[in-house]
Amino acid sequence: MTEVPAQVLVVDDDDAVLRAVARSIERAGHGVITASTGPEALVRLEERQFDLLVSDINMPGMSGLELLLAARRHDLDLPVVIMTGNPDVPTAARAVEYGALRYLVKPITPSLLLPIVAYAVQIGRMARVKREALLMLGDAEQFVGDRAALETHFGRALAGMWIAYQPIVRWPGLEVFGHEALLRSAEPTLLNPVAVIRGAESLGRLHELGQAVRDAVAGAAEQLSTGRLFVNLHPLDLADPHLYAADSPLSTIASRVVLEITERASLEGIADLSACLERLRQMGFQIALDDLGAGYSGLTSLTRLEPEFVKLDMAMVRDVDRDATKEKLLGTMHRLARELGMLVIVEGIETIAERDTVVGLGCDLFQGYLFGRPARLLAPRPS
Ligand code: G
Ligand code: MN
Repeated sequence: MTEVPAQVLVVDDDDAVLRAVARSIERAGHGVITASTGPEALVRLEERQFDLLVSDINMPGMSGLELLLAARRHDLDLPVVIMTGNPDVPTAARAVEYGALRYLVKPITPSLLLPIVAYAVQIGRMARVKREALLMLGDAEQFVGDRAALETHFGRALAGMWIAYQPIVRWPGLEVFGHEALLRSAEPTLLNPVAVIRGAESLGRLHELGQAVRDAVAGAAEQLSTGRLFVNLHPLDLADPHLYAADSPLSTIASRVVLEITERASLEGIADLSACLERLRQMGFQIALDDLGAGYSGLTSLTRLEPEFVKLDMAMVRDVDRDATKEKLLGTMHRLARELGMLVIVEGIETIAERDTVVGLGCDLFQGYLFGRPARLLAPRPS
């Protein structure tokens, strides 16, 4: 899967395991450096940049988890795979919580190890490109709210909200691949949808808002008979039973629905994320990672969501035809995501020049003003 050989640091106090793991990674064409203890590994990490750390968990002196934490202080994007001889659920959970990508139980056979090595290296590279993008693009937007009046204003916004639909098209025929549902507000003090969401957050009324949006989208599904429906989901919506209820209106059309989760929001502290995602997928939903390149959430958003779709943020696209660095970043992110088996939607295309540049990079799913603005659905004809 990866074309450029990776540099992998393997750490185990058991010499036989250390050598066997190192050998199978080397046979896959990667460079390997070994260390027998945590402190030795830290010295190696100081010396150079690695694409992957594979470490045993039970080692005298410094455990694999301690090493993971220390390694993260050097390099936020370093993927870590943990190995163990005696699996137990709490340690596995802790390893994942600390940011380990995978938890492997010995014996570590090449067929177990090598796909994970390839995946981890790819994810790590993606994370580095994302960080470059963020450094280049920055991120702003702060909510300044009047807490006292918010309750009233939010109530009015919720009552008057409506949904705009924007087409997502496939190049070159411009067939409609789907539509993204976008919250719109008619409340003058909370006109921007971001302000409505922040208001809901600070009032603890996010679930109410999410339900209203999902019900409205389900109500419009018949009119939007072509393609998929992309619906934005706040990470905290994952804790709302309404999302999983079989009789919720959106559940009945789940196989048409892609739930977008933005990488601007943190997934830290979302309880049972994998179980939530599994349930949603069982119901027929697919997942998109939204705004990729706009927020920095480390490796977690990609690795924990394992999305079917990624949506490249419009900040990556703006003037991509006039900015060689952006073009390179976008091209790399597109390629890496495709190699990870994800479909890529490029957002916010406004000009023909931007479109032609991303077409040149191999992208083929587009959303943006050039192809269609978000618009209100016409009221259905009375029957
Ligand atoms: O974060 P998310 O990708 O869900 O938000 C999409 C937002 O981007 C919507 O508010 C939509 O109106 C806006 N949008 C969609 N296409 C374009 C575009 O081509 N240019 C700009 N500036 N905004 C766009
Ligand atoms: Mn979105």
